[in-house]
Amino acid sequence: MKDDKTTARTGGETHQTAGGKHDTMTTQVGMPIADDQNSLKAGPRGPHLLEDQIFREKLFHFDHERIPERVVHARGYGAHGTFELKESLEDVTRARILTEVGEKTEVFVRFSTVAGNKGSADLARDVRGFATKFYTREGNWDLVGNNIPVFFIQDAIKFPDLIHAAKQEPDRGFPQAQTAHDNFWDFISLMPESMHMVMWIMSDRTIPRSFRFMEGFGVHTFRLVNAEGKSHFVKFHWKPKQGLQSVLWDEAVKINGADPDFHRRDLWDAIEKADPPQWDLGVQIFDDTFADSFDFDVLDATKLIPEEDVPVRIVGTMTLDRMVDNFFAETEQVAFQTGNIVPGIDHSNDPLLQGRNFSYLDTQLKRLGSPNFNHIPINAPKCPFAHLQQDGHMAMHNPKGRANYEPNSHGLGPREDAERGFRSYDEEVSGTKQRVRSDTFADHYSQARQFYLSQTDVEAGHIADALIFELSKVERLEIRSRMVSHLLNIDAGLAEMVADGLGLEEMPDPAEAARPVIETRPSPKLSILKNAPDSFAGRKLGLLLTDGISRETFDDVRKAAEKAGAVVEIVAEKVGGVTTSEGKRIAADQKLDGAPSVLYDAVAVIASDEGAARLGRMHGARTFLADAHAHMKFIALSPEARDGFWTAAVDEDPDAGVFVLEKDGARDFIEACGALRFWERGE
Ligand code: HDE
Repeated sequence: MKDDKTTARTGGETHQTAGGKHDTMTTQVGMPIADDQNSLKAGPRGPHLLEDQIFREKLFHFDHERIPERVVHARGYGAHGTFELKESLEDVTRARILTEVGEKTEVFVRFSTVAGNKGSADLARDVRGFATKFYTREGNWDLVGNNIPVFFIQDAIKFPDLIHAAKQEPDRGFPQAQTAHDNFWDFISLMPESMHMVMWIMSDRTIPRSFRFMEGFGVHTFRLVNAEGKSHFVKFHWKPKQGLQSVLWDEAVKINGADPDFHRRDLWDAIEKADPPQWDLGVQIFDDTFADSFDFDVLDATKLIPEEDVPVRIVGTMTLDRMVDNFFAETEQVAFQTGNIVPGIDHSNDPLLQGRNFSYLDTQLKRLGSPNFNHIPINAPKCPFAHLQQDGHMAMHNPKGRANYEPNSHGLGPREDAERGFRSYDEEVSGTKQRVRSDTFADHYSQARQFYLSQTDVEAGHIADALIFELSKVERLEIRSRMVSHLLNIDAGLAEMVADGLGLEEMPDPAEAARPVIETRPSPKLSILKNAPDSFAGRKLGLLLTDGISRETFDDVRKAAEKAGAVVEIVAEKVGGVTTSEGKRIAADQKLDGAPSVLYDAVAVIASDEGAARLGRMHGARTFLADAHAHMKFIALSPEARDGFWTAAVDEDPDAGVFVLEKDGARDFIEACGALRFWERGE
């Protein structure tokens, strides 16, 4: 709740200034300002005077508004919420957040893309970051994950190379926010360890419909440690209660033009409209016996543990229900660190995780400019804290009293607590000091193959299309061919499709594999479509209306959609809306040209005879319908739109995914929309 005294109402919105308390504008140090329109000059047309401290302070501060964007994950969007534990993991951990059933812990989540700059578009084909800060009663725990359970590389020392290769090329400064260029595929094709991740990034996982419809993964194997000091391994999962959903590549490209903030807007709208997204937290827990018997090394972040081998146990639920008050203060300044763990959770020796533990602390100093970045409210713990660190830039809390060292005989200051305090797992470690990659990390193709074979035909086709698209943007032929040589180790059929799609003149030999490929059974959990929801809840229906329609037809569709939990957006030629045959006005939310059908999960066109003929003459209306059809969407049409508009836009007959709004048409249409897409159309 905001304090009334510190807020002022402007244009109906609650507004709070940086200082808060006054209506009178002041300088940073509180001096009231008489004129905020004109700088101080020698005469009305004369030069500026250097003594104008009001002007200088304002411009000085403005000039320093930006902080360096994140070197990766620069574009992101955050929201607040809570996590509630439903099942105790007391047998395997002493972490309070995983043992106190029913306790609610505040969280802040930042979703992001990886490669693009801060201003890039949301629908880039890219891995999504899924970073969660749990403000637990035993300190902050940051689970800094992605929406893909594996990673490109095995050792953190290759991370700068990976990111240099993925980002814009250094001489020309483009392309940004895309991997469809020579440097990325050159590097990747020289790194067989990235092949499993390549299958994931070329799948629809990298073009999610929104943050609300993606899974999250901690990626690395972590440890849970119980009160007796016994350790189990754990992998963390986030499962969206809304179900999984992605867009098609052609939609992604068009959404980026129509609404580059598509994912931001989606999260904002869902939370502001009180439809808070939820994710279940799941854990895969296993011990050394399983780890030793597993075909791959559990410390290798390019591998996952199939859910069919170790089921995911759901232990709690996270709800995101509050947007930030200020984007910069919260989403931009939030500083995640894999090093932030709590008693009962510990790191494993995954060489990627070990490297991250160094990098995140280091990067925060660069971005936020002071070792006191944890004094910023979004980063500060919400539990009591006490230490003797002091001073530094922007220090907000300094120790009080005489003793700022420990031990001291003043009897002042905090002391360690052997019982409550964090203890690393007593792992025995020995070894020769060397730069070496473990032999157990050497299989690079088996899980890539397993992922590919676990997809539906539609999804497998998308992977081939994505590879063809990306490699077609690569100029050097040997890179295309080198990639195909890896695909031959994953699936011969895929390699052939890609080679054919690229028009490769000669099929290369398969890349040399350090280990023979192991045939593992497909894992249906790796597919989006095999795990798709059967509900239209939380989705968006685009309703294209014309003048002269019947109010009843419109009401039927709108009510059926809203009953199913969907959001309806009205699109019309003019944003002012349309007039029904009964002479009633229906206001539109969007003007047709600004709202192509790619912004919607399903569309309906309700037109009068005259309106249908008019739509048929409008390019925007024809592409609205033609695209919805090409993108396998469910479509509903008023009889007039079917008779007078359909053929102007689509050169195929309406199929079983197209509904006519007669009798129970609206109900049947919305029920069908639960399947999200009419894939049969593409067969
Ligand atoms: Fe990150 N990563 N990363 N990363 N990462 C950063 O930290 C890094 C890796 C991830 O919303 C940076 O605060 C290294 C894997 C997310 O603020 C930086 C390595 C995974 C975010 C950094 C990795 C991630 C980051 C840049 C190789 C998934 C955004 C800004 C060992 C498990 C967090 C920052 C946010 C951000 C380093 C690999 C996820 C430079 C060295 C694997 C979600 O510290």
